[in-house]
Amino acid sequence: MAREEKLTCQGCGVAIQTENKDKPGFVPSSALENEEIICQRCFRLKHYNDVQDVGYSDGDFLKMISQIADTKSLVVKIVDVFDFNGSFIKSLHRLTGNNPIILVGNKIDLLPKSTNLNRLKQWMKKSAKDYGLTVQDVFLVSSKTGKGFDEVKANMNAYRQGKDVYVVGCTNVGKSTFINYLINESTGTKEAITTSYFPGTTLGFIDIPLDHNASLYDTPGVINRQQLTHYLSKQDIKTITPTKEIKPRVYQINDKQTLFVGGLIRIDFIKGERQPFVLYFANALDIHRTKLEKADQLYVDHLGGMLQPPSESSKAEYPPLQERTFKVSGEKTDIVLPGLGWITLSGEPATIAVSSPSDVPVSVRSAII
Ligand SMILES: Nc1nc2c(ncn2[C@@H]2O[C@H](COP(=O)(O)OP(=O)(O)OP(=O)(O)O)[C@@H](O)[C@H]2O)c(=O)[nH]1
Ligand SMILES: [Mg+2]
Repeated sequence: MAREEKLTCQGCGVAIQTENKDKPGFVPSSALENEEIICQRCFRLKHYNDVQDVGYSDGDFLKMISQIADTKSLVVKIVDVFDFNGSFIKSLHRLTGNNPIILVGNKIDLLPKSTNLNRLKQWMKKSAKDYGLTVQDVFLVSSKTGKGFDEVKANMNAYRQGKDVYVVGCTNVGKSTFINYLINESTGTKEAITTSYFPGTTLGFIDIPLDHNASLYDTPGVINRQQLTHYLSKQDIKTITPTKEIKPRVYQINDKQTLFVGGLIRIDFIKGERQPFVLYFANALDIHRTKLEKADQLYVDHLGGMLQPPSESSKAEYPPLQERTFKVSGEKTDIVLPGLGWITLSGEPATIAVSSPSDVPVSVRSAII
C-alpha cells in the first residue's frame, strides 16, 4: 500500500498540523520537537476525558479502510461480544478484499461468569457464516484482563505468515485497547494508543512494527448508525456502557406489565403466562416496572427524571420511540437492542412489544447464554 511519509499522531493516527487549533491533528509547533507527538484532541481525551468533534464523515473512514483491499495481509476483525449484532458490520469484508480474516470477540469480561464460552464461540462461527463471512478462525478475548491473548497471539502469528496485520471493526469494539494490550506485553509501554468510550476515537492508520518486514495496524472504526450510542449525549453514553461483568437482572413479569430501561426503551408484555424476563444491560442502568395502562403517562411525566438516560438536558434530542411487536415461542430467545444489551425470554409463548428509536432496529436471535 502506498503511504505518504507524513507526521501522524501516535495516539489516533491523524495527520499532524500546526495551523488550525480547531481542526483535527493540531499540535503547537513547539511540540514538534518532542519525541512522542500527540495531537491536542488525544491530549484532551487522555487527560480530561473530553472529546473534540472532528468533521469526518462515515464515508471518510470507509475510504481509509478500503485501502486494505490493495494489501496482502491478515485481517483481524474485532467484534464486541456484548453487542455482537450491532458491532458486526456485514459490509466490512468488502473493504478488506480477499485477505484472510480471523474474528475476535472482545470484552468477554463483561459477560456473566456462567457464560459458556465454547458455545459462544460456536454461535459466533455460525453467525458469521449466516452473515456471509468466511473466517479462518474465531477467538474470544478480554483486552481489559488479557484473557485469551496467548491463544490469539499465537494464531495471529501463524495465520499472518510474515505479512502485515490490520485490526478492523466497528467503532468502540476495542481495537485500540486490543493493540495496547499487545504493545504493553511486548514493550511494557502502557496505553500507547488513545482509547475512549466515545465512538470514533482512532482517526487514521497507526503503524506498530512487528519485525523488520511487517507491521500491525490500528484502523479507524466503521460507524454503525443503528447503534443506540449515536442518539445519546456523552454523559448518557457513559451510563449505558458496561464497565464490569454484567449482572443479569431477572424480573417475573405478568402480562399487561411494562418495563422501562431508563427512558431509552420500553418493553410491553402484551400476552402470555407470567414468566421471567432476564435483562442484560449495564448495571448502572435503572429498570422500572409499571402497569401497561399507566406506561404512556409515566413516560410523558418522568422521561429525563426517574426514567433516564436520556437526562433532562438531553431528552429533547432523543428520538421518539417506535413500537415493534415480537412473538416468541418454543425456543429460548434474545431480544437485542444494538449498543444497549438484550433481554432473554424462556421460550414460553409470549407476545412482546418493544419501543425504541426507529433507527435502532430491535432484532431477535436464539439465546446466546
Ligand atoms: N470491559 C471492557 N471494555 C473494553 C475492552 N476493550 C475495550 N474496552 C473499552 O471499550 C471502549 C472503546 O475502546 P477503544 O479501544 O477505544 O475502541 P476502538 O475499537 O479502538 O474504537 P474507535 O477507535 O472509536 O473505532 C473503551 O472505553 C475501552 O476501555 C474489554 O476487553 N473489556
Ligand atoms: Mg481506536
